[in-house]
Formats: sequence, structure tokens, C-alpha cells
Amino acid sequence: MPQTDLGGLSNSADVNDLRSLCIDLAVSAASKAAEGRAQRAQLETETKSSLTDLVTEFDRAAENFIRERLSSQRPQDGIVGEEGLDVPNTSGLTWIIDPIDGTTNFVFGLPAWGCSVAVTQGNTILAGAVHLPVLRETYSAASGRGASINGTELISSQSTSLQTALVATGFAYNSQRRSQQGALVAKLLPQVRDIRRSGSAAYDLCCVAAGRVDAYYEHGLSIWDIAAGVLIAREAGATVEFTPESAVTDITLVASATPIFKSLRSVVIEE
Ligand code: LIP
Repeated sequence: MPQTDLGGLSNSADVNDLRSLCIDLAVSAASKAAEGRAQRAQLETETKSSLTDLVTEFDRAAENFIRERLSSQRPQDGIVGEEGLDVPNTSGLTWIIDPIDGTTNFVFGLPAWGCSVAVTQGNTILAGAVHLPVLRETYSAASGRGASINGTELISSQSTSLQTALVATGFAYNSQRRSQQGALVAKLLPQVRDIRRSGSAAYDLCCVAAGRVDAYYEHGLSIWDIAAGVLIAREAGATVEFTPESAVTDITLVASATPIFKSLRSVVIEE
């Protein structure tokens, strides 16, 4: 995905304005969801693609909140969100929304969940933000302008050895794919320091950006899981590839310290 061509948005002020809006939307939506969660001892859930693919009223409310804000502030822009219908753009810009990434964690009361908001121009990610309210962490980036956590610059790992790399991954909701993913983890585990599984792709990519893990890979992702985190990790200095670049679902992603990228990709991607 090209990172330098900003098309009509050559003005860095525009890119930084978009970053500020990503942050505002992600923080506001995730904070509302956290407040609502705190008032419920038990959550009602529905299922989507499988018995384990959960959605709650708070996922839908958070996305509707963001959609309403965008329709009033950026009415010409398009929207692609996990829980709602696509909206076409007349401005060339499209917002990519995962209202609650890590929904299972949200339901079970675990901390690794957050709202991910990104804005793209074609295949270029211009700006993005991920807010995790329980962790009190806000990650953001703008294309060519660096990445930060709570306003402090993010610098990714520069690990040079796969054998000592801490690697994050995740698993799909489809049981057949999970058995393949389990076999792949078993193959990788002896070759790396250790594996971590947070339950949120957006958080995993932010952890790559922060150098808290040296790498992250996953198969079967959706664009809303990763759009903001991809830019945040890239702007922090990591190498990130995902394919197919123009896909919305069934995306394979590898992100890591640049020196170990090729060796990790050779293990986790079947050529
Ligand atoms: C989640 C991803 C995570 C993956 C989970 C799930 P959701 O997204 O962020 O990486 O392993 O299976 O897809 O469903 O919580 O928005």
C-alpha cells in the first residue's frame, strides 16, 4: 500500500486534522461503551458468523455514534464499519470503523478491547486512532507524521532474531480455520521466544508499534480490525504487509520489526 501519495491531501494540516478527528471519535465511542459496560453485571449478546462471534448493543451503539458524527462533520466521506452498511463517498475519503475490537474481551470483562477508527484515500491510510479505555491508552498516527501513545512518540522493536522474538497472533471464529491456525502456532512456537494472544488485532498492532511485541501475524482478519493499527505500526517503524490490500474480509497480515520480517513471513505465509 503506497504510503507517500496523499493525492489531494498534500497539506499535512489536513492529515493532522483527520488524525485529531480519529482520536476524538475513538475516545468518545469507546468511553461510552466502557461506561455502559460498567453498569451491566451481565451483557446480552447475539452471535454473527459462528457461536463464538459475538456482538452487543454497545458495539452497535458505538458505531452508530461514530456514523452520526461523521454524517454531520464529514457528509461527503464514505464509511465502512463492522456493524453497519457501507456508505459511498463523493470526497475520495472513506472511514473504516471497528466500534469495539476485542468484543469477546469486552463481554468477558477483560481489558484488551478498544475502538479503532481510520480514514483512507483509495488504498492509502491517511490517519488512524485506537482507544482502549480500560488500559487508558490512545494510539494514533497520521501518514508521514509518526505515531504516538497518549501523545508520546512510538518506536517499534528492531529485533534481529526470530528465535528471541515475542510474537502475537489471533484466531478466527471458524472452527475449521482455527484448527489450521493451531497447527501453524505449534509449528512456529519452537522457533520464537513465545506467543501472545490478546484477542484484539487493533491492540496487537499497537503493541508492535510500541515494541511490546516484536511481531504480530493473523489470517482471516477484516479491514476494520487493522486499518488504524497498520498505520500506527508503520509510522512507528515496523514493516507491515497485508493481503489482499483492497479486501474487506479474509485478510492475512504480518507485522514485525523489519530485520525479522522476511523470516517470520516465510514461516506463517504459505507461498
Ligand atoms: C477480533 C480480532 C482478533 C481476532 C478475533 C476477532 P472482533 O475482532 O481483533 O484479532 O483474533 O478472532 O476477530 O471480532 O473482536 O472485532
